[in-house]
Amino acid sequence: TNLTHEFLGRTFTSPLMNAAGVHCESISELRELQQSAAGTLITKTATLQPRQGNQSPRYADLPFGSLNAMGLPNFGLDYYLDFVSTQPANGRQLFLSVTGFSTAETLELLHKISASDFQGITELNLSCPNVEGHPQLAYDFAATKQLLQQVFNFFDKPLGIKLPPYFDLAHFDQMATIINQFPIAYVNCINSIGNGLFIDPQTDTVVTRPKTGFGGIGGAYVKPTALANVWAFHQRLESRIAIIGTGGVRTGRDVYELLLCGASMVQVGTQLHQEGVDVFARLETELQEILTAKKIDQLTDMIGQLQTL
Ligand code: RRO
Repeated sequence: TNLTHEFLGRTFTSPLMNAAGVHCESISELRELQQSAAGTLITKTATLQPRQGNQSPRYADLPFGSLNAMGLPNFGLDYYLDFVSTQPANGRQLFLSVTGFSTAETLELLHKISASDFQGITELNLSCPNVEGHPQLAYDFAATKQLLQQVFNFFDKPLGIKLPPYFDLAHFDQMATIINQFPIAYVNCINSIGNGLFIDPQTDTVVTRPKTGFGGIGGAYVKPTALANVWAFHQRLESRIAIIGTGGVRTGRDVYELLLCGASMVQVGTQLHQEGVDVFARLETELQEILTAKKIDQLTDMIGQLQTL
């Protein structure tokens, strides 16, 4: 089976890519992604100014995933905007992730992207869990709607939003109602499950320094939540709005399941961190084996085709 696939009117050789934040902070990491079997890449969420992020240790591998309290370390918008804009076709196939600490900062970031030559896809991160004093915006429905109103007053390049996980069907209803009111290109479900805690059984201590040990949970722990969020939004969003599925991918089977729930691209975070960029070739082989066994010719034939009882 050929994994070549359309997303937002662009053709990708694979639906797989990195999750923002993993293996995408420096140019050398981004180059490694470009040379891998990934279909495309997304850059580390950028703020207007470069940031060092939180104190170390700020990442831990756990028995079933990861915990991070990175705190948005990044080289600033100009660094990533320069990288994507100097790729072929002004980065038309690439994703640029951004977030502001205020409405004004978010609008300034997006104005800069608007004015640039960048022809790719912008992802607005509304769900960073790790900066003290800055709540995950997309848990505040009114604030999210207000921000999107201001964004779409001027921004007309393709824009997706990165959402935190929701856990209540009423919240899916409320957020989908807001999203359907805007020319949003896609939603990306999910960011890490915010503010989990892990205790080291050897030392009886937390495993990361910032925020007394709280951090975003990724990896196998979050897969059922990721599947549920993709499936919930697939049922509620207008069909013009695509979905990227992110959370707990370790095998081709995990990719297949996110596609079944309605994702048309799939991102890999914790497993990419643990395995390196070779993960993409492995996942593609595993996915192809599943599709061949099931006699599925193209991805579009199975996306969102999860059966209910
Ligand atoms: O940098 C981080 O701490 C971070 C971000 Br911006 C995010 O969106 N999700 C996450 O798990 N960590």
